[in-house]
Amino acid sequence: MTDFPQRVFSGVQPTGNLHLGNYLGAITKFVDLQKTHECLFCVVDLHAITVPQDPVALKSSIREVTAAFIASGIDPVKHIVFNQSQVSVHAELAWVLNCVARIGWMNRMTQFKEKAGKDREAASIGLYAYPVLMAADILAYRATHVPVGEDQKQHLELARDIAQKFNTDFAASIAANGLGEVFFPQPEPLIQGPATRVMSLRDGSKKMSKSDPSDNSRINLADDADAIASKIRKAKTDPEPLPSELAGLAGRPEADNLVGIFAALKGETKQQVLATYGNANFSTFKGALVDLAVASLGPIGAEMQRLVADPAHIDAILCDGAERARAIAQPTLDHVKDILGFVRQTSL
Ligand code: AQP
Repeated sequence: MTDFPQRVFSGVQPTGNLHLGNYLGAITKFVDLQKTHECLFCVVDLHAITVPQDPVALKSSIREVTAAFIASGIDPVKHIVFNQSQVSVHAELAWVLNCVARIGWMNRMTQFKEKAGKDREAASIGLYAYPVLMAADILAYRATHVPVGEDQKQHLELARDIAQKFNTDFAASIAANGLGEVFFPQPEPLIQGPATRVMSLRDGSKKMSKSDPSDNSRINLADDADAIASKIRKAKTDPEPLPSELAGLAGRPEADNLVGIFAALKGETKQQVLATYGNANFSTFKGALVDLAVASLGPIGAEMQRLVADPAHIDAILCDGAERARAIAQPTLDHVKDILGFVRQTSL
């Protein structure tokens, strides 16, 4: 069996209003993983255009997500930070994988159904094919680990199915080209911790999301202390005090969500939070959460603002990252072309 070097890949869409869910579900994990793994963190702008985007807003959002990565503690020198559209391998490999993925598999993707809404016929083909592009993002680097929030679990499973089908369909050609027994690894999703699915502050049954029309439903990384405090104080709760045991959070989605957010920001388990705040009323708990959220997120928001004020610096980081990403992805695509039987220009 082929042994793949451990490599982390993950992406965030530059679709505006980067929020606490993106931060706790993904970015904080990126920061931890860079201590132990070789990592690539991508601003997935090709994914962003699967729904309508304003070009001016898109450009500033690409820089804002890059700034958020760096302000949160990602090192773009030791690791690779880049935007997807600068590395054309993603789009080229996605086409190949479109021809591997099956329509039956795609029809099961729940995120497409949610995002396309009732008028599916009017959705872009890009939105439908989004999970295949995501598979290409990961497999272009033959990444072994993918830190994501819970909502991306199904897409990761699809990426694994695509990798496996490619390996099986082309097993003979992979071997004939001297590329081992399997060409693509099975990427492992990394979905752990108390905040893998942060919910809306206004409705504990809905995911915190950039596209929620209510700004009070989410804490944006760019929010200042007053906005953070006001949103937490207005967050929906129930009339009961907090339970002292985890079981007491069952059927109380808003309480569960706030406890999960507190736990993730503090680096504790939900049980530890309840050991401190069990039987406290929400006004006491929300006060503590405001202090914690402002102390954790305030410096990140301020650093993001400082970084986005210098777009040339951010663009230089992205350009350097793209060059280093290309150096890994291009040989993968070249091998894929050989495996498929394409004739390609080889160096003389
Ligand atoms: N609410 C969430 N809780 C935990 N993790 C989350 N993520 C997103 N929302 C939550 C994780 O953040 C990473 C980047 O997400 P994305 O921006 O690429 O796409 P998304 O999941 O579509 O984010 P949104 O906010 O829900 O955007 P819209 O509203 O445009 O659909 C991913 O790892 C994701 O799991």
